[in-house]
Amino acid sequence: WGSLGHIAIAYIASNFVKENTEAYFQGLLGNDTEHYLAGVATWADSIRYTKWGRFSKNFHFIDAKDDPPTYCGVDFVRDCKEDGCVVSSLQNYTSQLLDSKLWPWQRNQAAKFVIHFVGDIHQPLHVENVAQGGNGIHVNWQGHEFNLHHVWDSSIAEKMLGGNRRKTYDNAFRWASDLTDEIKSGKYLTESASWIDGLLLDDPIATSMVWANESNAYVCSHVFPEGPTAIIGQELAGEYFEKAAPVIELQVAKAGYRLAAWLNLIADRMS
Ligand code: DCM
Ligand code: DCM
Ligand code: ZN
Repeated sequence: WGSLGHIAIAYIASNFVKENTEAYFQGLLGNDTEHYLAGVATWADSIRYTKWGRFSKNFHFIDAKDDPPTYCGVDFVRDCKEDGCVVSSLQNYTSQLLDSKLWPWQRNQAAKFVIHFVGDIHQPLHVENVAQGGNGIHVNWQGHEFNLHHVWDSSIAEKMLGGNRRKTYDNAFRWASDLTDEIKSGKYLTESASWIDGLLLDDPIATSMVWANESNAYVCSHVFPEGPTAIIGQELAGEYFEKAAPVIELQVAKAGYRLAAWLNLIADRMS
C-alpha cells in the first residue's frame, strides 16, 4: 500500500488493541501519543530504497506463481524467495519481538517491520507474481498512464476518500475511524470475528499464509477478472474502480483488525 493505506491500517489497529498492548508498544516505540503505530507504519518503505535498507526490499511481497484468472493460490515453498518474502519476514520479525534476549532497538525495528508487513500482505498485488505484482502493467487512471500496482496501492483509495491529498495522516485517520465503526457496529460486525479465528502466535507462517491466500484470491476475482493481458491500457477509474474499492476497504479493515490481534498476542506473551 501507499502511505494512506499503511497509516489507516495502523490507526485501525490502535483502535482495537488492549490497554496493556498499547502501553507495551508505546514503550517499545518510544511514543506515548495515539500516533505510536501510525507514526512508524511507512518506515519500512522509507528505508527499502536506501543502501542500508536494501536487504529488506523483497520482504514486502510474495510472488505467487499462479495463473489468474483461472488459478489462484499461494504456496510458501514454491513462492517465497531464498532471501525472503513477506511471509518469512512476518515469521522472522514476530519471533524477534518475542525474544527478550535481543536489544530493545532490535525489537523496536522488528515492531516497525511487523506493523508494515501485516499491511502489505493484505494488498492483492503484493501476493502475485504476474509482471512483478503488476508493476510492469501500464493502465490508465483518469486519463493518465500509471502502473497497475500503483493503482491498487494508492489511486483507488485516494479517489474513494477524496479530500486534500497532501493531508495523508488526516485522511488516513478519518478512513480508519469509519472502518473502525463498520467493524464495531456496521457492515463488518458479523464477519470480523472470523478474521481473527485461528491466529497462531507460535506459527506465524501458517497464520500469514491464510492472510496471503485470501489476498491472492482477489487477484483472480477483482485484479485480473479477464486475465492480465486484457487490462493493459484500460481506463480503471470507472467500472473497475467501483468493483475494486469495496475489496480495498475490506482488506484494509481486515489488516488493521488482525494487526491489533497480533500485537495483543505479542504483548500478552511479553508481560
Ligand atoms: N516509494 C519510495 N521511493 C521510491 C518508490 C516508492 O519511497 N523510489 C514509496 C512510495 C509508496 C511506497 O514506496 O508509498 C510503495 O511501496 P510498496 O509498493 O512497497 O507498498
Ligand atoms: N512489489 C511487489 N511484487 C514484486 C515487486 C515489487 O509487490 N514482485 C511491490 C513493492 C513495492 C512496489 O511493488 O511496493 C514497487 O516495487 P519496486 O520499487 O521494487 O519496483
Ligand atoms: Zn511495503
